[in-house]
Amino acid sequence: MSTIIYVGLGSNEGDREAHLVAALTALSRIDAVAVLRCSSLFDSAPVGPPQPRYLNAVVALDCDLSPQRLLVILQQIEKDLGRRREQHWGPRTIDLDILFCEGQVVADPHLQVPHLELHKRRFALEPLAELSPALLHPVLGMTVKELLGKLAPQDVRRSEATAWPEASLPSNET
Ligand code: A4P
Ligand code: MG
Repeated sequence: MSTIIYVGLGSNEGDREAHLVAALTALSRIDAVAVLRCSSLFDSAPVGPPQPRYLNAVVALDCDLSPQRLLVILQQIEKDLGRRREQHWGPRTIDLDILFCEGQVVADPHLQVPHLELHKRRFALEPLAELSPALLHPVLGMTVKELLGKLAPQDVRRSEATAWPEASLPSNET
């Protein structure tokens, strides 16, 4: 049975958009995964230690894999795209996080879904809300749109795409 899984993408090193596009291409090549939709790109101030600004996006996947298996594949894609793990929350060519698995809570030592920081992060909620504003956080009992409404302002701006396949999304979806 397939699940809709939302993956957050972030890059703040080198050609950020090219890294996001390369990750998307790698995701679309996984046999058990179909890329359903892509959010817009968002340029965001870094959360964590001082470092360059990020480019963030979220994609919705129709996934025939368990979240644990998907995480292994995401980590391989990060490695293939030159990700070095030197500093927690530090600069990276690509970061792929599992934000949400529709209807599921995962509390493994190496994987927590929904992502534990998701509800604090405008750079993740803003693109996620473009795709699925009514998605219900199974632990906090609030929709993505409601979580976004509770967040303090953070510097997150929509960014023009050149190579990223921006979806034409209804702007007032509820
Ligand atoms: N892990 C647990 N749950 C998950 C999940 N849902 N998805 C574990 C992915 N991984 C998950 O991650 C460390 C470990 O988290 C993994 O081994 C996995 O087992 P990592 O990617 O190796 O290291 P990291 O990314 O430095 O740490 P972490 O905690 O994942 O950081 P985040 O949450 O990814 O945050 N500011 C802006 N503006 N935009 C960003 O994209 N990203 C970060 C990184 C910080 N500041 C940012 C952004
Ligand atoms: Mg990460």
